[in-house]
Amino acid sequence: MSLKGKFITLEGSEGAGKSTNLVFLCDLLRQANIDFYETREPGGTPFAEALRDQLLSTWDEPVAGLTELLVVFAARNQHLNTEIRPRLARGQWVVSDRFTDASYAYQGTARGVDLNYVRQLEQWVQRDLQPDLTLYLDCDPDVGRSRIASRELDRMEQEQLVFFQAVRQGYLARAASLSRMHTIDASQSLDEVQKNIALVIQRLLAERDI
Ligand code: Z5A
Repeated sequence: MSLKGKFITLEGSEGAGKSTNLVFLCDLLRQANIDFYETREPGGTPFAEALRDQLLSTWDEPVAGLTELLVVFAARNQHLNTEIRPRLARGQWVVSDRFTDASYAYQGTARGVDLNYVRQLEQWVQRDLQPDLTLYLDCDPDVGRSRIASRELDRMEQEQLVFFQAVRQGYLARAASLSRMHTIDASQSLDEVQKNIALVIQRLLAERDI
């Protein structure tokens, strides 16, 4: 059996239910006696969390998509080297609330940054590291927004609906071309969503036992 841990990521637009289902996913891993580490992007280390704060704060100047892209990859480089790579190397599993698919969807498709720049940074910072499995929680942005309507919105969340429609198209395009990405209809009841997540995770756990 390989010593390398599995790397699982959760993706989706705001309000799709990532935080809620991250708790459910971690419970499944705990029940299966998997040693795992839970983290998030941007963030996951003190320095990367400080970059997250800058990214999500509101500013009296426009922040260019390329600037955002460089910030998320700076945070990612720190996160990968400090936490993700060492843990996977010693066999621990890592579960991250968002990773690079978000950079393709938000900075690439929605902000309009050339996807080749995203690809180049991905190769530079990640080298051959990719998630083993990504759960993409897909729902109409209207549905997601209505679920978080009572929250105070950060700079990204204050974007218009058209921005989140583009984010969704960006994710769907990636999900269509990547076998590691499992699209789950997040507009269903939480119970249905979690049944789907459990099926995908059971398959992953079964592969591990082969
Ligand atoms: N970002 C980026 O631009 N580039 C990058 O490379 C990366 C990130 C990595 C922070 O992400 C921002 O960073 C994000 C993209 C950018 N900005 N935006 N917008 P985040 O993940 O921390 O923030 P978020 O997307 O805004 O997450 P969120 O608002 O916390 O949404 P969520 O985690 O998907 O939702 P939730 O908190 O689990 O659920 C919301 C509510 O809905 C809650 O009351 C639940 O009980 C309810 N819920 C959940 N599922 C259901 C179902 N199925 N039915 C009914 N109700 C439900």
